[in-house]
Amino acid sequence: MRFVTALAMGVGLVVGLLPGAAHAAPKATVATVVDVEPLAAHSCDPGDFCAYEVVNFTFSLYAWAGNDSNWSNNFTASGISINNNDSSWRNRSNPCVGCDAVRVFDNTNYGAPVTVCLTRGQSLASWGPANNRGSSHSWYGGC
Ligand SMILES: [Ca+2]
Ligand SMILES: [Ca+2]
Repeated sequence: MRFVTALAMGVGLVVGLLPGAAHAAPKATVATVVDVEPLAAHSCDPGDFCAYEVVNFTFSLYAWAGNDSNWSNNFTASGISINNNDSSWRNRSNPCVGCDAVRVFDNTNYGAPVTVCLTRGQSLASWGPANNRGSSHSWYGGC
């Protein structure tokens, strides 16, 4: 009985040390579009499009409310440019007719190809073909 109690406490402790784990937990390492809120500790403000340096919305992010034709001058809290360094993405746009889906481009000045596109509310924890390729982004009416 004592062992069982200790085990139960241990489980509780582990869960307590991982806030957000109960409601984030991406289940796959490949292209997984999820509509749940990822880790609150790495929040992306409402209205913004956010690109993260690491998969699963971990480590530093860069957030934009509008378009950006060149990511080279956008540095995250860790001090590096997000240009060609994006590994997970969130679209927290407010409802906007014709402008709440975001497309990320491989090249600056919205130059093709599109590496990833997210409609409003979508998050992408990882996506190999788009990994570390984003160089600009803009808002559209759909993907
Ligand atoms: Ca820029
Ligand atoms: Ca690129």
